[in-house]
Amino acid sequence: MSDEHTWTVRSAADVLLGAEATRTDRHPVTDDWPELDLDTAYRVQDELIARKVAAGEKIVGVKLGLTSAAKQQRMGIGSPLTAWLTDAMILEAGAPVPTGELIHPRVEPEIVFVLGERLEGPGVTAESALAAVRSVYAGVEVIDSRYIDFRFTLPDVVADNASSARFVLGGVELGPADLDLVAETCVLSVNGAVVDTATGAAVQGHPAEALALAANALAERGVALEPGWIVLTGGMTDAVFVEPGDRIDAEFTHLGTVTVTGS
Ligand code: 0L1
Ligand code: MG
Repeated sequence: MSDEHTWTVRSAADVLLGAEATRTDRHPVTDDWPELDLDTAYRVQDELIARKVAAGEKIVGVKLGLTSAAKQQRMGIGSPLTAWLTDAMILEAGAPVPTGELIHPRVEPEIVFVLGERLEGPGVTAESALAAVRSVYAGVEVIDSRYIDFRFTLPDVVADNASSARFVLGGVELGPADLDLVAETCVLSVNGAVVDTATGAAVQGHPAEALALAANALAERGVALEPGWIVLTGGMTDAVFVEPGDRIDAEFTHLGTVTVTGS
């Protein structure tokens, strides 16, 4: 799209959906549309998801991004964000990451909540957030920014639904009282070599703080978190590339090991 183009929420959603569909990474939207602010970027994100829903996808939850120092430092952005999860992003356990359908996928380990009760801000605390959680899982998110080299500003990545592509949940389901979420440790290995490690404390000090953050931020947009929704609380470590033939293991202390391979 040329610089003379008048950018709108709809045209930005068109461009980002086009990049995803054609597996073509592009320069940040803010290069062409520097006026794109955070509120407008969330409207682009909502428009993009509304199109996916109109095409048959179903919203299954939300994700947080940039909730850990590791992620914030790598991306050069100090603010957490929220984005949407749909059923089309679910990768069944054991299914390979379909690298041929993606641009430049990376994976990152996460602590994942499934809600048992509705959670609506404002005023949600980590304690009230955790009380709404039914189950805790280990997870791995596959991110695939539509921007060249994962380079973006905060409005760019928000508009791009926070680089969402796929996610997989582990096979161990625990209740929130069954483990110490702050101390829960993940060891991340690529092809058998340990590349990173982090505890739940990396996620806003406690993953429930991230959940509360999501509930309160989404309340500002008139959205409540619904029972049964999946919430990815954000990458605990920096993300690693997944190439065809790779095997990545995220080994958690109590939540089991989530293994993904590249197809
Ligand atoms: O979990 C996360 O922190 C995902 C952040 C999404 C932005 C990105 O790293 O591409
Ligand atoms: Mg993530």
